[in-house]
Amino acid sequence: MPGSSRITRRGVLAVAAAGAVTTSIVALGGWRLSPRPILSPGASPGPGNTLDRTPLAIPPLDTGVISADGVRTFELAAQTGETTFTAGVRTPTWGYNGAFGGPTLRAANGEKVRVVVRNELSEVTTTHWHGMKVPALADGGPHQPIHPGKTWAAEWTVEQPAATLWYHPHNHGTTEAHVYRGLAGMFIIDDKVSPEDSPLPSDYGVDDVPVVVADRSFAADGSFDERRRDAAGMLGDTLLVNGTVSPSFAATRELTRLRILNGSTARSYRFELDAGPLLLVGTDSGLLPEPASVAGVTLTPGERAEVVVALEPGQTAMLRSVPHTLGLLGTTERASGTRDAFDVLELTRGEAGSGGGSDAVKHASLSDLTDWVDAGGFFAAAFPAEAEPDKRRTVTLQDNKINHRRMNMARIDEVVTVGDRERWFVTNEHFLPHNLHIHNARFRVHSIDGRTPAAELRGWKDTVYAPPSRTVIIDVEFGTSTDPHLPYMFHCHLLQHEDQGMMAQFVVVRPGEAAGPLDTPAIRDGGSHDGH
Ligand SMILES: [Cu+2]
Repeated sequence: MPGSSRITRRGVLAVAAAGAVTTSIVALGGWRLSPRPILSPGASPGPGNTLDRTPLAIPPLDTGVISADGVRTFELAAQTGETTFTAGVRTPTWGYNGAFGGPTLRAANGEKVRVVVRNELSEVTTTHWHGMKVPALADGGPHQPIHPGKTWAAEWTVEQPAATLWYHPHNHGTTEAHVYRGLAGMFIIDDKVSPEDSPLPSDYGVDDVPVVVADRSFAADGSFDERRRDAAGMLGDTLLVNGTVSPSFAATRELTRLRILNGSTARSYRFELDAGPLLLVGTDSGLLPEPASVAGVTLTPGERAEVVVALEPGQTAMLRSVPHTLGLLGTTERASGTRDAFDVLELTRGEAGSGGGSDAVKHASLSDLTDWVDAGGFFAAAFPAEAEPDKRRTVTLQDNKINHRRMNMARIDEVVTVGDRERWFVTNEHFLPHNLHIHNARFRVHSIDGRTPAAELRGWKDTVYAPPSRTVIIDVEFGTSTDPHLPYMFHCHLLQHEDQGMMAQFVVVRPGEAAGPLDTPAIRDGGSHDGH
């Protein structure tokens, strides 16, 4: 069967008419690739043919401007627009500085940055810097609402090594909808040292490529369908990569670095390359001490992976998502999309001399990378030796609850003392899939049910999957800011669960400092979502 970016299940009745997309889904169980990629007009999916593919859209790179006070300053506008994902179908969408998605922001460790966000939508939103260590005031969570027509400025000093972070709305109760409509972008952190010091590809859009994957369903009128819900949230039947359906990327160098973000609200993916193993060089919160060759990488919503793919001149490879398991009951696995197999991104490299096989500038090859690591080069400092934690904390996950409580914006759930290294024991007591994301922090997975985690979970993380009936132990390192009156969030990043209350709050205080009370505009405005 030819590849397809269309994700669907058996029993699909689909009619493609000019200018309209009509689908109706009958859930009969069992998933497969659709033989007819409805959203790829002109495709010739017969034997021996391959899909027409579209060049991968690359979100514009935005390095901001250095303001008079020396701060790297970015401007974002959350706005509405219309996007043509496939010819003849116009979809109302939301985006930052555009109709869908957002620019890739880029700054370096040690820099002062400021982001001014203007809300041009008709409802309250927020902008959260996922994975960033920031003062609570700049976190962009539910306590920093941006009302329609207003602007909000977040300012902080980057205090973390190179990593692929991202930004998205975080307004309590509407996060899923805002992200689903298209509000999401990458935020790349570089090390202070020049990236040229390492052989990792770093030429944005050329050999350093953002891969924001998100699944969507379309209603008959071409709009995103926000009504199809299941236990894990909204599961789409069409894959968008940087907003592109059936994308292909034309590599011009031997090595291409893919920064993969699971930007879906519910779906999990297991990424594999048909050409062989993936060279994993980074996880959520930074680069690995050395690359790891892995068969594949599983990402639940919000997680990232950086991989390097090597292509010979004339070679084509396919990044796919393959069936996998989240350790769930069968029907629940389907609700997370784990039974699906589909193409994610085609990678092609032209023949030598065709413009795709050579480059005027010498760039690193796979052997350069290997030699460099063998010679003691590393991407990130080796991880600190495991020490006894300063504090142990238990986090249990239930049905839309954390530690048996639903989100309450006026309640402080946990108090963290700045500088403490904490060990969290995270147990999913529920039968549904959940993961845990902690703001203003990064962590390492110590063990899962007493076992050493897989290679893809051994790097720095900020979001980790929590399988039912298992305990994930993580060692957490928080940012250096303190504020006893303004909280950070920790929550499930399956956004439907988060919106329904699977979120809790912690403040970071100085040693001996009293926490609270919380007093924020969002609480005074009655934004409190009281738990039961
Ligand atoms: Cu969840």
